[in-house]
Amino acid sequence: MDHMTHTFQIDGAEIMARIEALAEISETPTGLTRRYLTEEHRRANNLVAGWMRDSGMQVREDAVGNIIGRYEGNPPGASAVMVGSHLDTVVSAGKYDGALGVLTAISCVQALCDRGIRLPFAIEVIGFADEEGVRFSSTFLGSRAVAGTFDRSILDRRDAEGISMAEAMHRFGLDPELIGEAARRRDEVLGYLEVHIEQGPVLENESLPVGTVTTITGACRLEVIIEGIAGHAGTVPMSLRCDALATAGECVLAIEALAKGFGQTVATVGQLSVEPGAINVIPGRVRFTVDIRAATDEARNQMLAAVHERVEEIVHQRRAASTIEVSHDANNVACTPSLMEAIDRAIEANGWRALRLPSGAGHDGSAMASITDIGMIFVRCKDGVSHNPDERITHEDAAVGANVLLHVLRHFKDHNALSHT
Ligand code: HGY
Ligand code: MN
Ligand code: MN
Repeated sequence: MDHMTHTFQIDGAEIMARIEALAEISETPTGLTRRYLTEEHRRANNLVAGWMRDSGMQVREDAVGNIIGRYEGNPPGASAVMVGSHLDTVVSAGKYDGALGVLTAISCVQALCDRGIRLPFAIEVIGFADEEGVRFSSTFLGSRAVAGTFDRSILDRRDAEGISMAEAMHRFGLDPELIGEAARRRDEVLGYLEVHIEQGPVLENESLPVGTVTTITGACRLEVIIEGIAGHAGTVPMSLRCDALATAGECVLAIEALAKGFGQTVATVGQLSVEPGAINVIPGRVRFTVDIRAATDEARNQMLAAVHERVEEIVHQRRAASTIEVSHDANNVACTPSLMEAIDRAIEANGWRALRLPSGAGHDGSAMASITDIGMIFVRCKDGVSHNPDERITHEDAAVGANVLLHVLRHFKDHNALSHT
């Protein structure tokens, strides 16, 4: 019987229950923080692997720590549509960023498996190991390894405890020398789909539960070191100081002003640390990060140049010194038109107006785009809040996201690639 004759819906309850269970796995006793290659990453992979197996998937962990469940198609061994998102989180995160995409994909496979439905291609559900880049200040580590674009120099990056990524991989049970084995060939993958919370207010303002993503923003991340002169807080006159924190503070406000002046550009100083950090010592050294995004790659590069120039000007005026390192740089990436069309049709088939919108957040799809077509389905989130414990979605909207994904999968037509199967 043609699998299309089945009509059924996913109700979202199981997705929401699993969101809660996954959110229990945190490095902190309160709130949610789950970084790459931690014990909590291991526990999350194990929990998700169990749900994948219960949904009829063969499960494996790849060479960089992604967890992957494969639901065979008919015929077995066919190329796969990859569906998923990331399992790592930011610090003090919301429960839905990343997790929603992985758990929605598992529920779609479960719905097919429960009915004995096999599609003319395989489905591979993937929980990427590190999208946020919190631990080693570089993002998309899992998806870049899958795309074969992993930058091995990141293996030397150290976390806040001074542990290198390579060492952390060994402790996790992975061999950095084998990272290349995570890479997939273009002909193995028919496309990549991701369900993700919008992390913005547009769908809520439009009273829509879901939307079709048009582009995924790029980002440039900087690590700035300001070197001043540590000194006695009581004996050094203000006119003779070279205060690294006051210098950094002027830079932070200047970066904010530059972004406001550029328009359609955002800049964020998310991390700042002060040394030696004593109440009665003039700060001698400050490290801070900058995250720069813009509507176009050109605007982002212009903002980057302006930040460099302004920071160096302030540092020079204050007789300090500085270094600026680019820790991450990715261009804006467009989603594949045929997949956007398929998502639009799926949204309409579920009774909603198809709205297209860009993503101001980065996503693994921008790494996967180097080996395959990409499509993203956004799900409304309350007040557009994200990267915050107050991140919320409704059970009903989770269900709409799942049924839209299911429709895209069941109607997936990859004209040129399906011929590989
Ligand atoms: O930073 C981002 O845009 C994403 O949440 N990693
Ligand atoms: Mn995020
Ligand atoms: Mn995310």
